[in-house]
Amino acid sequence: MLFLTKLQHHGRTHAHKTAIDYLLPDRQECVTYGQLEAHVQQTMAYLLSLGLQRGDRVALQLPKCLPFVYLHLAIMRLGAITLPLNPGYPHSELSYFLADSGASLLFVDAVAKEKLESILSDSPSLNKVIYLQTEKLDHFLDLSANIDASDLPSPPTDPHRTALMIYTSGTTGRPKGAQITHGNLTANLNSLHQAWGWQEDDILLHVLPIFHVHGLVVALHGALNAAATAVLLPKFTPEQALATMVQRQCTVFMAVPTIHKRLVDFPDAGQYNLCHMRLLTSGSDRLPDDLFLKFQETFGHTLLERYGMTETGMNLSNPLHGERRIGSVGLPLPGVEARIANPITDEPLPDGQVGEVQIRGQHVFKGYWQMPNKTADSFSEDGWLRTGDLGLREADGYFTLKGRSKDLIITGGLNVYPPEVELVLVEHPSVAACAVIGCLDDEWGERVTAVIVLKCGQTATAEAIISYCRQHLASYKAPRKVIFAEELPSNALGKVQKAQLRATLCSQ
Ligand code: MCA
Repeated sequence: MLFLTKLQHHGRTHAHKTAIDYLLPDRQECVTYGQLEAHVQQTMAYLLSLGLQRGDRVALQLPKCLPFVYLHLAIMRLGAITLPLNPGYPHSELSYFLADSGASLLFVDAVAKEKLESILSDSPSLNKVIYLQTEKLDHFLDLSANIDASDLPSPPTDPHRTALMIYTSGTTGRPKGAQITHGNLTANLNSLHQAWGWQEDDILLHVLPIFHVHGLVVALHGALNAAATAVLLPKFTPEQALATMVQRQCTVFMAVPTIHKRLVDFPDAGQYNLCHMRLLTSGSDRLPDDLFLKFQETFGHTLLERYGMTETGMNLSNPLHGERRIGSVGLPLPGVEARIANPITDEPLPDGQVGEVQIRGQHVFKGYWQMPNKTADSFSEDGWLRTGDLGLREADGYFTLKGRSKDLIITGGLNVYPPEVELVLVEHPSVAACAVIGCLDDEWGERVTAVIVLKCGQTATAEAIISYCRQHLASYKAPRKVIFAEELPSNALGKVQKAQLRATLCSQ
């Protein structure tokens, strides 16, 4: 049974069970599975009244809020495609996503209204921009209140239909829309349900953003799929997260290493008794060994590290029962095939040898939106997804990641592709050449660092360069540090030697 059909079913079988408990600083909004189903139906009727058709893309550039959840589920239920977008994307990035996806509707926070004046004229396929006062839930539900919801279509039954599109960047070219189907979502949810032992009486503390696979699919869909309860915090703070885990007697928590680091560093963290927690996972970035150990020492829980990507959802995971091996991302999840292969020839490599992690299974995405060549390049001839991550498999089947074959920085669990930042930097009038590297950082994993060569006779301060980048890029992509250099080291082919830059400059 596909995920959305199962969720619709929960609306009847678990009508009075809390699905989502949304905790705002001044109030709490509690939604049962029965109410969730009713709100999703109302939202479907509202979307139909706006002319939404199957296959249409609907962009949601909204903060973490209940209207986002209702819209997302309603869009997918109508056979249309949710395009979740980071609310921090500036106008230029947003315009690209709208134009490339050909989205027909954009839902955006009313506070962004002035910034988006020209977005309709910039985006030819966009029919309508809907500004939501996301804090006023009643206002959103009123939009759809007077519509007859009795004759709405059933959830899609075709597993190959795209449900969700999430943009990922790459080493070359502009970001690509990864198309995730209903079948992909369901396969991965079933796999995680089994591997992580999701139960109806689980209470998930949800602190992640919901515009990525981690927060939206793995965490939120995971809880809803199990008819469990998700306690949603609009924003992560260590104090509120720890207090809520205890108050609500949560059982499951999912986060990125930066969040786990902030938890262990929180004063008196060890005073919180988390004995009711049964599963705390870490992903989206490498979990440092010392953090794994400090977490165990502070909270008496062993983090379960897992490995996934936007194009697949989750692939590998340490076991729920059994050894959670430090430094390892564990074993293939049920229904997932994983191998280590030569990144050039795609030949499988023996255990212990480092190569590219390649993945196969029903959870693997159907391709990049309107980019058949990039899609073809991502797969081996026999259908394995080339992840671009390097790793090895030990003789007992555990996988360990060993770096990336692609030029990528991960900061606070978010991916930053240096070429994207470099393309912005070279447009700066004072910049002659630049290289963007990730320097290791205790809190963020890596810190985006720009090495800049100025044009002859030009001057610019680091602050000016950073603020220029923030005008054109989401702020997490903007360099945190700028280093000025006379020249950039390059090899005989003229390629900048980033490893050398990292070795010489990152400790400064
Ligand atoms: C916020 N800032 C960041 C980041 N987040 N800078 C670098 N990297 C970041 N990740 C900056 C803001 O621009 C701002 O800068 C300042 O930090 C404070 O912003 P604020 O929003 O208050 O930050 P925060 O709330 O402290 O956020 C830190 C965070 C957040 C909680 C770690 O980044 C987060 O939730 N990360 C998780 C991301 C995630 O879910 N990734 C999954 C994608 P200024 O003040 O200077 O303007 S990967 C995925 O889905 C795959 C499938 C997988 O395997 O999981």
